[in-house]
Parts: sequence; C-alpha cells; structure tokens
Amino acid sequence: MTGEIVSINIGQAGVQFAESCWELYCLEHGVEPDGRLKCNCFHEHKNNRLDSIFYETEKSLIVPRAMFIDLEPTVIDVVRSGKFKSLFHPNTFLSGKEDAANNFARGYYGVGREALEVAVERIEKLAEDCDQLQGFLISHSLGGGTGSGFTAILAQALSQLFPKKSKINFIVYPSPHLSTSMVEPYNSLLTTHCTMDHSDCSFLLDNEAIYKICHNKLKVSRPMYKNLNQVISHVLSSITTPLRFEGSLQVNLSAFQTNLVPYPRIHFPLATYSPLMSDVNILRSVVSIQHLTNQCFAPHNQMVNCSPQSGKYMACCLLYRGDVCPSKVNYALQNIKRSSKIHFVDWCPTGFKIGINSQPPFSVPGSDIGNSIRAVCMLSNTTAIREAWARLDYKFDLMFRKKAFVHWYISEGMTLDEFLETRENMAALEEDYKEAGADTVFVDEEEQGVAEY
Ligand SMILES: Nc1nc2c(ncn2[C@@H]2O[C@H](COP(=O)(O)OP(=O)(O)OP(=O)(O)O)[C@@H](O)[C@H]2O)c(=O)[nH]1
Ligand SMILES: [Mg+2]
Repeated sequence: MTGEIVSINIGQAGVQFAESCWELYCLEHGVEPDGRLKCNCFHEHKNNRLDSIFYETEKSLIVPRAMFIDLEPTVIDVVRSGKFKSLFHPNTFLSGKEDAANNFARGYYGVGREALEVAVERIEKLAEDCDQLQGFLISHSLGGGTGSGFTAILAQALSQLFPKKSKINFIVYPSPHLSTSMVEPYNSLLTTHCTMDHSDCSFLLDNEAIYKICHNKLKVSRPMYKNLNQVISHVLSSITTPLRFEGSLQVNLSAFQTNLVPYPRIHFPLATYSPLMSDVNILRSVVSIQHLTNQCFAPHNQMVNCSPQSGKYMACCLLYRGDVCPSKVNYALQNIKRSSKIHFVDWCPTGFKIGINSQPPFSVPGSDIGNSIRAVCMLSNTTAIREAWARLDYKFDLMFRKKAFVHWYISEGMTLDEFLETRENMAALEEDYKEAGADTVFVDEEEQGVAEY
C-alpha cells in the first residue's frame, strides 16, 4: 500500500486533457464509463491498485478521486454530460459563471478568489476519504487566466493545508500556433513565479512539440486539442503507472522527486515517450526495447521543444511498461552510454533509474496512438529545459518593455512590482540552470589561501 492520489484539473486545458486521461485510466483498470467494474478478474487482479485513484461506494460503484474546476461552465458541462457522466461524483465538478478572460490577475485576485473556498472544501473532503494520501496531481495550462491565476492561489492554499504531501503539476506550455491570447507569456511567468515554492515537480507539456508529434509521427493532418490530449494521456498514464499498478520496481511520488529533483527549484523534468506510432505502423515496425530506449533520446519524441544534446542531464528515470525484460533494458542502456550521445553534469553519476511494470500500455479504441505490447516514458532533468523558459522570458520582455496589456492586470489588483519580481525570479531560474550545468571548478585549498592572502 503506497497511498492514494487526488487529481485536480483546472481550466479548459486541465479539464480537457484530464478527461482523456481518465478515459485511459478506466480502460486500464477495467472500469466501465458508468462506474461498474468490467469483470471481477480486474478487481481481484493483485497488481491493479484501483484504490490509488478511485474509491468504491457502498453500491460497489467505482468513483475517481478527482476534481474538475473551471471559472466558467461550458467546458465542465461537456464532461458532466459526456460519456463519463455517471462515472464522476457530482461534487467532482466545480464551475463558476465567468472565466478569468485570459488574465492571471482575474484568476488570482478576482473571480478566482471567490471560488477558492469551495474548491478547498471539496479537495479536503477527497483527502479525508483517503487512508494515506500521497499527494496531488494538478493539471492546468500556463497561458489561460484560470489555469494560471486560479492554479496559483490554489497551490498556495494546498501548501498551507497539506505541507507534507507531494504536489506534482502537469502544465500545458503555450505554443504560438495554438495560442488563444497575446498575454500567455505574462500568465505563464506569473504562475511559475507564484507556484515555484508550492510544486515539488512540474512536467511541461509543450503544445508546439505535441502538435508536431501528432502531425509528423501520428500523421494527423490537422491536429486538434483532442489529438494533443491523447498524446498527453499516454504520457500521464505512463508516469502514473507505478502509482496505479504494483510492479517489481515500485516508485511512489516521493521517489520521483528524490530521483529527479536535485535542487528544489530545478523541478521541471522533460518527458519523452515511445512508441509514438499509429496502429498500422506499430504492426509494421519492431518495437524492440533497444528501439524504444533509443527513441527516448530522439528530439521528435520529446514533450518540450528543446535540445538536450546541447545541455546536460542531471537525472534520468526510465519507466518501462508491458513486456519488458530487465536484462534487455540494461543492454539497451549500456549501448546508449557507449554511444556517448548523452552528457551528464559532472557532479552527478551517470546513473539511470529504471522502473519496470508488467502492466501493458492501452490505447482508447480509435486513438491516434496504436496499441503496443510495451512502451517507455523517460523523465529526465536536463539543463536544456532552460530554453523553454528563455523563450517565454524573451516574449515577456518584449511586451513588458512597453507595458503592453499591463493595465488589465493592474485593474484587477496587481502591482507593477509583482511583474518585476516575477521577471527577476525567472532570470534567477535561468541562472540556476546555467550554474547546474557548469563544470565544477576544484580550487586547491593552499592556492586559495595564497590568493586570498
Ligand atoms: N493541450 C491542450 N491545450 C489546451 C487545451 N485547451 C486549451 N489549451 C491551451 O491552453 C491555453 C489557454 O488556456 P485555457 O486552459 O484555455 O484557459 P483557462 O484556464 O480556461 O482560463 P480562462 O479561460 O482564461 O479563464 C492555450 O495555450 C491553449 O492552447 C486542450 O484541450 N489541450
Ligand atoms: Mg477557460
């Protein structure tokens, strides 16, 4: 027993990609859309840790430990009346009357603050129903007003109420092509600043990178959010597999952090997934363990556009699932190390943490991603992720230099100082990554003494 996880999904992006995730989780755990179990064998299957993300009612219905929160009703209403309308408890859904209009300050100070109390009450209730709560998985966008501002106040509240529990964020990083507003760079950085000390580990899901995966690898001619969300659901499913299914190498939420986060602020690992192929291509290809492992180091399988080849790795966790033989994994990794394609920082041993779970990957029928007998998700903490922050910092500066759009934030109660503090903190984050990647300089103590003298 390693405890339960509560999933909190905020704003349009958070709610929509979480719905895709829950569809996949239900399939993997044998839960029907109406909350009944497909057959007893799933329930009795030792390895199925159904209680980690679901609870069972007195009528033997299976209910997700989840909250969907949005400041406006339309997106949540679609989920509430959709395929899974009978699966979720009515209290799972919390929506307001008007959204945060792409404005962090409205989500943080305005309409968001009014929704906070009820949201916290419901989350506390979910937490009370757990025997041994491990932590929270929080899904949201960086660019939306609710996804940014409301997530930030909620994160601060959760930190106070549950200081010891893990908080893992899955964050949609804005893409200029799919962007819905000019001010996404402001919202993104303001949230990152406000949640820096309230998230233990945050996975960026870059819509641009995922769009390219859908278009170039999965051959979807015009990818929509639905297609992007399917890719995201496979990544989240792999990351949470060790929490949801017993395996030979167990990883709980705190083990993730211990292995991936060398310093509290350096907590933005890069996720890479393989195989990303349609059903037809999977049938034609050999998805050997070596091939899957090599693909983890290929830029077109990354969830964030950045170049790890030009950065350094600080940690690497590979989570395999399905038909996977440990000796073949070791062999594949030896080959990778030998190829010297990847570089670790000099203060960290070149070790890989491996997780293997026999639970195979599933695909929702009709999904763009084919069914494979095995898959791997690599979570690596690389200094290259700094590029993603540098891109947003640059865009923030372009607008902020002219104070463009700033009055919308000020009129909701924000001050210019908050913008300045945010930007300073982000500059410091970029520096932190630079320092982490710099070679260690060993200073001879005697020499140092002479120099000082
Ligand atoms: N991957 C993915 N990204 C989405 C989805 N919906 C919106 N986005 C992205 O999320 C950002 C916009 O944030 P939203 O989540 O729509 O905004 P919100 O949190 O509802 O906030 P407000 O509507 O401003 O109150 C943009 O970068 C969009 O491209 C989705 O279903 N999947
Ligand atoms: Mg919205």
